[in-house]
Amino acid sequence: MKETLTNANFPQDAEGHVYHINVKRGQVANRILTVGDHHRARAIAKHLDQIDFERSSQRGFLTITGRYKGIPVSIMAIGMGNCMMDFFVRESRAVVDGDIAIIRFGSCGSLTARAPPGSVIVPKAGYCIRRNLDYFCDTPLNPALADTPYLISGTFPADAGITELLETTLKAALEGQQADVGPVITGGLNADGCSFYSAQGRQDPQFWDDNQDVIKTALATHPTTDALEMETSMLFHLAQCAKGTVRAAGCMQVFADRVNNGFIRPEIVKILEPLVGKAVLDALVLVDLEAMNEAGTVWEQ
Ligand code: R1P
Repeated sequence: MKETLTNANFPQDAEGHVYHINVKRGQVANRILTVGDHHRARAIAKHLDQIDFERSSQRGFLTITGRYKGIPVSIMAIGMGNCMMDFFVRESRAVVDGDIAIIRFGSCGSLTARAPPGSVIVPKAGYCIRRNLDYFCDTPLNPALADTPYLISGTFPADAGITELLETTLKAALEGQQADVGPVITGGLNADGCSFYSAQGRQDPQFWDDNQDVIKTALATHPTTDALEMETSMLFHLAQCAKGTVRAAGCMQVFADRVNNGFIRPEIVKILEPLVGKAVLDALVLVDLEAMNEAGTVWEQ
C-alpha cells in the first residue's frame, strides 16, 4: 500500500481509489466481464476496439476498460473464490455511477453427463457449499449446528434477461464448431464450493475432510446442478443483495468432468476460450441498462 487511506469502514485513498482493486470513479464501466484468470482477461481484451485504462492491483486484481462495438466495457480478472468476488462486486459498485451489468466467464467442473469437457454451462441460478467449521471444532459453540460437515444453501437467481442474451450469443458462437467444442447447456444450477478441495468433494488423505458424500448430498438437495466452481453463485447472491443496482449472469467452460474424472485438452481450450469470450462481450453490449433501471429482469414463475 502506497497511499494514505481514510475510512476504515470502506477504505479509499484521497482520490477515491478503492483499497483492493485500486480503481476510482471513471475507471470501471457499467458493463463488466469478469474472469478468474489474468491471461484469460488479456486474451479477451484483444477483442476490444480500444483500451482506455488498464491497472493491476497489488492484491491480484486486473482491470482493463475500453470499448467493444463502441460501448464502454470493463474486463476484470479477480482471482479465485467467494472472497475475491466480494471484493470485486463491492468495490466496483462503489466506484461506478448507475446500474451495473456483470457477466462472469469462468471454468468449472461438471456434475452432469450432459456437459462433458468443452461444454459451456449457463446456469439459471446458483447456491453455495460451505465447509461447516463447527463440525471440525473441538468446542463448537452450538453443538446442534455441528453435526454436518458441509452446509448447502438455497439458490440465488441469475438475471433472466442477461442470461437469455448470453445463451443466444453463446449458441451462435459455438454452432457448427468441431466435436468437443460445446454444446451450450442451459437451465440448471451452479454450485460454488467455498474451497477447491474439500467443499468440492476432492479426496485428500493428508486432511480430515469427511467429504466423501458432499457431491451426492448437493445433487440430492439440488438435482439440477450442472456446474461446480467457486465464484458465480456468490456473484448472483451479491447481485441480489445490491438493492437492485447490480444484475448478473454467468457461464463456465467445463474443464473437469467430475462424473467420469476427465479433463479438457489444452487444444480445445485454445479454440473454446476466445469464442466464449467474444460471445460474452456480444451479450454484454446488448444489455439494456436503462430497462434494467425500470424493472430488472426476473425469471417467470
Ligand atoms: C479453480 O481452479 C478455479 O477455476 C475456476 C474456479 O471457480 C476457481 O476459481 O474458475 P476460473 O477458471 O474462472 O478461475
